Amino acid sequence: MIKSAVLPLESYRLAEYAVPLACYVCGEQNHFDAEYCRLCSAPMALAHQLLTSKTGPRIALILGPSGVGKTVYLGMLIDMLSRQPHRVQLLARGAFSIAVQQATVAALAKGRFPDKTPNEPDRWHWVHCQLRRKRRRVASDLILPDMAGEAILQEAEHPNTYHAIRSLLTKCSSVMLLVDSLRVRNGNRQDEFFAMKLASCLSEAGGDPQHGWNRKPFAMVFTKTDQCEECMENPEEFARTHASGLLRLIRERFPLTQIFASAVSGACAWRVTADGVREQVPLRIEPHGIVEPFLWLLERMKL
Ligand SMILES: Nc1nc2c(ncn2[C@@H]2O[C@H](COP(=O)(O)OP(=O)(O)OP(=O)(O)O)[C@@H](O)[C@H]2O)c(=O)[nH]1
Ligand SMILES: [Mg+2]
Ligand SMILES: [Zn+2]
Repeated sequence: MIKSAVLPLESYRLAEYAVPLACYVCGEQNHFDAEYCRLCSAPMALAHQLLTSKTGPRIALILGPSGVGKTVYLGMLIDMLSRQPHRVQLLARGAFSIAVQQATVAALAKGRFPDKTPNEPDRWHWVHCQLRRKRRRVASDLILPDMAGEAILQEAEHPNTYHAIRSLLTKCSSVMLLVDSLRVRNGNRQDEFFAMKLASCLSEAGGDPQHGWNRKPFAMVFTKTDQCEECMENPEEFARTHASGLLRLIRERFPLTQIFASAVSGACAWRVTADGVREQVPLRIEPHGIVEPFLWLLERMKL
C-alpha cells in the first residue's frame, strides 16, 4: 500500500543552477555548488572568493620537474611570509590555501620532507593569498598553484593534456623555474632539457614569442644548494658553467630574468624506511634564498 506524503517543492533551487559560475583558471561554466571545475579540476572556491575581490588576482607559477623541490619551496615561502609582517604581509584566503604550508611544516617538524604531489589536478594544493606591502594602500590578490612535476612535463610534451596547466601558462604574470643544482652539477642533462622544453613551451603560450614575455618577470631558481656550495655562492656563474644552453635560451626568450640559489634544509641524511625505500631526510632547517626570488618577482609584477 502506498501512503500519501507531503513533499516540499524545492523548485527555487533550479533557479540557482540556472546561473553558472565561471572557473577562474579556464573560464569553463560550472554549477554554483561544484567543488572543482568540471574541465580543469581547479577548486571552484577560487571563483567564489574572487566574486568579492575588487582587483583581479595575478598568478605566479612555480614550475620544475618532479622532485626538484616545488612543494618544499612553496610551503616554506608561505610560512616565512605569513610570519614576517615587516616585509610583505601575506594573508591566506580560504582554508584550502593553508594546506601546502601545513603539509610542509608538519613534515619538516617530524624530520621528513613532504610527500610527492599527486598527478590529479583536484589533489593539488592552491594558495590564494592577499599581499599587503608597505607604502601600498591597496592589497593585491595572488594565486600560487602547487602542481605535480610529472603533469607539467606531460603538458609541455603533449599540449592540452592538462587544461589547468595550459590555462595557467597563458594567464600567469610571472614564473619561477626551479632547477635541481645537484643534478645539474652531477652532469644530469635531463633536468636541463626539461627546463628548456618548459621555457620554450611557456614563451609560446605567452602569445607573441617576441613580446609576450618582455614585461613578465622570470626567475630561475636553483634548489638544494645546501649541498652545492658552488651554486649557493654564485648562481649566475654556476648556470654559465653547468647549464649554458638553458641559460642562453632563457636570456633570449625572457628579457626580464634573474638567477637565484635557494635551500630549505641545512644538511640532509639518508634513511631506509620500513618498506626498504631509501629516502632523504632533513637534519636541520636553514632556509636560504627563499623569499628573495619571490620579492624580486613581486616588484617586477608591480604588485
Ligand atoms: N638537500 C635538499 N633537498 C631538498 C630540498 N628541498 C627538497 N629537497 C628534496 O627534494 C625532494 C622533493 O621535494 P618536493 O618539494 O616534494 O618536490 P616537488 O618538485 O614538489 O616534486 P613533485 O611533487 O613530484 O612535482 C624532497 O623529498 C627532498 O628529498 C632542499 O632544500 N635541500
Ligand atoms: Mg610537489
Ligand atoms: Zn576550470
